[in-house]
Amino acid sequence: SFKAGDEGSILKKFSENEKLCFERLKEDALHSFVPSYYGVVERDGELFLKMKDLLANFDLPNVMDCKMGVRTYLEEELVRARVKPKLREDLYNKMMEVDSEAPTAEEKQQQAVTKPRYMQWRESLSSTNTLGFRIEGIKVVKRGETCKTDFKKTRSKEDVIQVFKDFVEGNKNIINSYITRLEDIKQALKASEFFKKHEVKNTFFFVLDHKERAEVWLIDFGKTTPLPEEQNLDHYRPWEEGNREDGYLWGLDNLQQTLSLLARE
Ligand code: 4IP
Ligand code: ADP
Ligand code: MN
Repeated sequence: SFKAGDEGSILKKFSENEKLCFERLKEDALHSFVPSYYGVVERDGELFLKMKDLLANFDLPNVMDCKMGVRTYLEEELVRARVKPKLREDLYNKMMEVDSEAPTAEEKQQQAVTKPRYMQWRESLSSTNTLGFRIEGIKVVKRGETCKTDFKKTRSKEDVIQVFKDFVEGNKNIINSYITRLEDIKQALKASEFFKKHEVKNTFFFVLDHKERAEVWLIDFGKTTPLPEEQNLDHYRPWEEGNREDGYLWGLDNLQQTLSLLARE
């Protein structure tokens, strides 16, 4: 769903929701931690959001996506699945690929699952439930080869530490840069009006290169949605349906703790 834009920018397939998020983020405390946004553009009759290519100034970067929060789908998706369940064959197939024992007898019968069911299963298999974040994918460039993207079962703190360690190739300077950057992000989140007023589902984008350049960015606001006028989130409280909490700051605490353990190893 991406295209290269001109010099230093990329184009992401348009979504109205993500556009609104980018517009609101322009004036927000978080704005220096999200890719600069350059507006809506059209290419070959299709709409895109134009934004800064975060990798533009890196030399053969390694990248990692960490999905934040204890809940990785929206409350509205849960409601929708209850009112009008949509059976998804594609999600059933993704489930079977990882664990053919995972679907229930009924699900095997219908060869399909609902989206919340799939997402909850992904959460329990990974560290989302236990740590409030999970590693989604990594791209490491080594001798021109790119490798390893399956972290669906990376669950324990020890496993997460090992993945980070491999990702930075044991470089503690990089881990320390990440720790500093995550603390800056946390302060910005706490100051952010946007963060207070949205159910946030997004990703931390970790970047590094062999010159020890290391950054963390917030990306993918496609499923981040505003709350009703009078409602705020604190992003720590346990989720109960209706409170729309996402455990985002709890997950960030755990991510910081995990990297600190690695730094002290
Ligand atoms: C994907 O599952 C990711 O959770 C996607 O989130 C999500 O898209 C997909 O939902 C879901 O199938 P896997 O990672 O297990 O493949 P992300 O965009 O963060 O990668 P949404 O739209 O929820 O962001 P569907 O409904 O697009 O299939
Ligand atoms: P989707 O919702 O379609 O999955 P994302 O916004 O999560 O799209 O982006 C997909 C991937 O593209 C990310 O995992 C990341 O690796 C890369 N990416 C996203 N935004 C940028 C950016 N601004 N600069 C560089 N790479 C990006
Ligand atoms: Mn997305």
